[in-house]
Amino acid sequence: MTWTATVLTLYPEMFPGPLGHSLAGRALAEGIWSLGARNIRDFAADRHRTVDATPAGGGPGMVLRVDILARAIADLRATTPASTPLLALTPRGPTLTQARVRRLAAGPGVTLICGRFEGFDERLFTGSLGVEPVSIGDYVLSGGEPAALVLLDACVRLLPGVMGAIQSGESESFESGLLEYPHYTRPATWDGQTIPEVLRSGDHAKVAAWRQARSEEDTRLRRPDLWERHDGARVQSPSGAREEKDE
Ligand code: 6GU
Repeated sequence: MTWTATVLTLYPEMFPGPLGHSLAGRALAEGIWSLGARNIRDFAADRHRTVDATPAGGGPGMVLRVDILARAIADLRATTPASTPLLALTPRGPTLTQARVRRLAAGPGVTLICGRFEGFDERLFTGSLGVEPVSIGDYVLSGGEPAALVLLDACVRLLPGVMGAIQSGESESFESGLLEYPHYTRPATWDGQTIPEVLRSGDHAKVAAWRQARSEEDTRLRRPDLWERHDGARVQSPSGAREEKDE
């Protein structure tokens, strides 16, 4: 079955954009996934095709109208499975994780709503539409479209047949809850720096042990937040009281 992404946006021409190239582009051409971008403006009711309005209570910017988005969502429901998650990209949502990406990639696809302006009417999330907010990180974009492209890239690369021979699913960053180990390739010495000797030893067990140690060390130093949640932290943890891992 084709994994189906539908994007509601004011800029449908931004899609597939980078996802039309490389790995995702090949998979798109092969029919492993499909992408439809619908213009939110097509669901406006007036002749100026207005989609936004001033924020209640005043303040800067404009807010996307929930009634117009509801019409767009109703229109899509006719062509997408009822089980398709409906997500709106906003920095007010919980941050996307690899665990969430894995669950999305395992489903029928995703419907993404991209906002511009100040954001969405909160009733998009609190009403009966079943829209969930999602962010891609703690910084602010001018619109949800680049975030939608990020989310889709993360999902598509996990679809069966997309990665092909590249079997990096197990070892790569976040799949284990740790950062991936560092990589090296030729030349053996460059800029006065030589590749760690163990990687040139041919001893696969030693290489594996070195990589595991570097994964743990780099995670501890660079991402103490990840390290805190990882199993490896348990023995070092003085309190033993840790939050449950995602999955
Ligand atoms: Cl999902 N949207 C926007 N506009 N900004 C963001 C974001 C999303 N995630 C982080 N910053």
